[in-house]
Order: sequence, then C-alpha cells, then structure tokens
Amino acid sequence: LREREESSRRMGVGGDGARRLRAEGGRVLIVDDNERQAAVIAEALAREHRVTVETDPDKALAAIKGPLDLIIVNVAAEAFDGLRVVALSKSGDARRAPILAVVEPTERARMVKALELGATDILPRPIDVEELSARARTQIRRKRYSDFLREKLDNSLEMAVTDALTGLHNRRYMAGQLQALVNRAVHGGSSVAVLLMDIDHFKSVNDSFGHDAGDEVLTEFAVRLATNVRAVDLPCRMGGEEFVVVMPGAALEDAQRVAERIRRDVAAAPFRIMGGRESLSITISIGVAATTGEGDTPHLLLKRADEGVYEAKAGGRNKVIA
Ligand code: GH3
Ligand code: MG
Ligand code: MG
Ligand code: MG
Repeated sequence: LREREESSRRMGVGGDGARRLRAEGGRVLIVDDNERQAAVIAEALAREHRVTVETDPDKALAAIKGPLDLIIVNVAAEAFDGLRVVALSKSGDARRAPILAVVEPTERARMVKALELGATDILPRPIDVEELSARARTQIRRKRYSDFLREKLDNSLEMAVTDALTGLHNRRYMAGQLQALVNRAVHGGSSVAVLLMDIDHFKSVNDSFGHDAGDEVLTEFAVRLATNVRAVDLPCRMGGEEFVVVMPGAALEDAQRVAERIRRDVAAAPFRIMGGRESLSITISIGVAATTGEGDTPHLLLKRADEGVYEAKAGGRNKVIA
C-alpha cells in the first residue's frame, strides 16, 4: 500500500518527478582510450554531472551495463573499437542512454557508421568544451524526460489493473484474465477454478468502528488472501468486501482445499485494527466453482461461485460451499 502511494506521488508532475526533471546532473560514462582527451571531457562535465571514465575496453563493456544517462564514446579510439561499444550500448542494460560519439571530422564514413549504429549525436574533435557541455545537457534532459514519461505510463497502466486500497488485482483485470483462461479451458486446455469470498457481517465493522477500521480489515484480509494462494493464482478485489481468486489449472477439489485454508486462516486469528488498539474476529463465506468442460463462461463460473456464497451465508456463514 505504501509502495502504491509512493508511485502515485511519483506520477504527479508537481511532485518528485518534476524535481527530478529539473535536476540537471546526470550519470555520464566516458569511454575513451585517449587519457588526455578523456580528462578534458570529464573535467568539462564534472561540475554538472557524475562522471565515470573508462579507458579499458573490457571495463567499458562492463560499465555500459549500469544505469546511465549519457555515454560518450570516442569512436576514433585507437586501442579499441569505439563503434562496437556504440553497438553494444544499444542492446544492453544502458540501451536507453543517449550516446555522444566523439569523431574525427575528416572521418566521414566512421561518423555515419556511428550514427547508423545508434549514436544520438556527434562531437567533432578537437573537443570544444562549451559545445560538449551544451550537447551533453540536451541529451541528458531528453533522457530524463523520456524516463519520466515511461515511468508515468508504467504507473498508470499498473493503476488501471490494481485495486487502490489493497493493491490486489482489480475487477477489470480479473475479468480479462478469467475470460482468457476460460477460453483456453473450453478449447481443451487446462481447467480454471474461482473462489468468491464475502466477509461476514462486514457492515457491523463499519458501524461499530468506522469506515477506516473497515478499510483496515479489508487490507489485512488481502494480506491473508494473497499469502494463502499459489504464485500463479490471481487474488482480486471485486469491490466492497467481495474478493475473488482465479486459479489457473486448478480442479474443483484443489480450489476447495485452498478455500478451506483461507477460511481457516481468517477465522484463526483476530484482525488488529485502529493501530493495534482493537482486535476483531472476522469470518468469511466462500463459494467455489471450476470449469466443467462444457458451456463454461466467466459469467456462469462466477454465478455458480456466487450461489455457493449465498448458500454459505444461509447455512450460518464461515463456510466453504462448492
Ligand atoms: P453479510 O454477512 O451478509 O455479507 O453481511 P455484510 O454486512 O457483510 O453485507 P452487506 O452487503 O450488507 O454490507 C457490506 C458493507 O460493506 C456495506 C458497505 O458500507 C461496506 N463497504 C463496501 N465497500 C467498502 C469499503 O471500501 N470500505 C469499507 N470500510 N466498507 C465498505
Ligand atoms: Mg457483500
Ligand atoms: Mg452482503
Ligand atoms: Mg459481507
């Protein structure tokens, strides 16, 4: 939950993201066998950026694996193939880092090759430190901005399929996954089972202790749920105090066993609420259904599980009904 709050905060343009964008300093790697030239470049950039120099080709190939905001490669280097460093940078962990290629202006073919291999910009020799600083700053700024956009996109994609309170998958995600799994089951693939869970007398938690305490129960329930299913299972919050676990490959008996384990784990130890000041006994009712190989649809599966919940409630709650 805390992670989620942090990622929402990171998303805001007015928050940390913007501050990070404004910060000019970047992580710069200089790959150059010409020590004097490398020193000139490093000195020009060191005031604004965090600079690392590699004059050894093998070490350079290791260094391009780290997180970087700019790689400056001397493609006119004598001791090693700078063009190879450019090419390898584009396919490694640092592939999103822009590459400034230091070139000999007379070596047109090499310059073109560097650009073809993925260099973002070129820097002609002899090095003009002002031009260098300006080009480096521009490349780093662009890199930062595209990192920012990518992170924002990742976060919003994640938020679209995640329940904000518990961090479990949300109903929309569950629906998509269940549809795909049922389709596969219908076409002769492996079975899929669902558990539908409803917290018993949840309204009385809210009525007695307030809505925030109710939320604490939901969050703690999510933890007990998620820790009692297999890694391939999909624990989801449908909304309110209703949860689903989708179990790929599970037969009805497997699902019943898991459901019984969850039911027992919830009932076994009271839920601590209000910062640990109160504790509450909670129980849940669970309906279980699995694909039959004939006429299965997500809707029918969930409907059968829901009938199980209904029966469990009618039979006194704290029960699993398949
Ligand atoms: P039953 O045993 O029959 O399931 O009884 P119940 O009280 O759990 O069922 P009911 O459907 O009457 O009440 C569900 C309550 O859940 C009502 C609603 O206020 C509460 N609720 C729904 N969503 C949330 C939420 O996000 N947070 C909190 N705290 N309460 C919620
Ligand atoms: Mg309910
Ligand atoms: Mg209800
Ligand atoms: Mg309920």
